[in-house]
Amino acid sequence: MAVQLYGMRMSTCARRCLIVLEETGTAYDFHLVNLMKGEHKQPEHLAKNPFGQIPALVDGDLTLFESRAIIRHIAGKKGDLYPEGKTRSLAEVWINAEQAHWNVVDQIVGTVYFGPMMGKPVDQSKVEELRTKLNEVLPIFEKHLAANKYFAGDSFTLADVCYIPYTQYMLNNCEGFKNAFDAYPHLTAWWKSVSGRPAVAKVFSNRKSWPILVLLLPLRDEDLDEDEAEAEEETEREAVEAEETEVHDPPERTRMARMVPGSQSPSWDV
Ligand SMILES: N[C@@H](CCC(=O)N[C@@H](CS)C(=O)NCC(=O)O)C(=O)O
Repeated sequence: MAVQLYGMRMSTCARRCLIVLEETGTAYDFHLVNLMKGEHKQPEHLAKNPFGQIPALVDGDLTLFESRAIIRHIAGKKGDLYPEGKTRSLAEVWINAEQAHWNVVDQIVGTVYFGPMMGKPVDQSKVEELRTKLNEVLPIFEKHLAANKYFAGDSFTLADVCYIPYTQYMLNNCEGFKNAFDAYPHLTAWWKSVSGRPAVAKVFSNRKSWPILVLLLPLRDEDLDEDEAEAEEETEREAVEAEETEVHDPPERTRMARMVPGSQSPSWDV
């Protein structure tokens, strides 16, 4: 029976789960929980995640939330992303290191990309503080990847998955950070390898699952879930409008933040 994933395809935490579902070939249905409409704070979703966040996963009579718990559950049942023994122990080390030390990347993405999208102006002093922090941790990750092809050794595991969504947004969407890996050849090689995986590329493209066909056919806009495509277009449009009206009509800029009840300072993961 297919598992049920609740979230938004553009959400970093949902993307962790989507990557693992695609990598393991697990059958799943995707259900949009539209943050822009505050659907994550409605009773129907709170019954799945009492903290009112996405994603959530329903597998038979089991309901899970927290993206890293969800991916351990999926990969524990199928595939080889979470092998038992030493590799799993090492994967755990680097999953924890991601939460403890890569969260500077999460903060950069929140501050430079998602914040403005939600109507929050960029705080330049915070950006510089984050840049300093990033420069402190990147050499540590670089050194590790100089000795290991992937975070847990020779094979791609859940540890790599955990780093991917925020890294993708930082390198693609954050002005001033798009070249963050340039001075680090091993981080660059790791990124080239993981971002080139078909499952990862498919999740980045926000498309729904089309087993095998997706590798053969060009991706089309129709492949997006209709309601999700609409929600994301709306988000993009609002973000562009907010940018355009920044100077002329400042109150307009805060409209998106108001669209998410209880989320004047929306959290985009920890
Ligand atoms: N630690 C949680 C974080 C979940 C999270 O922050 N989700 C974000 C989207 S990526 C969210 O639901 N934000 C809305 C809110 O916090 O109100 C996980 O890994 O699943």
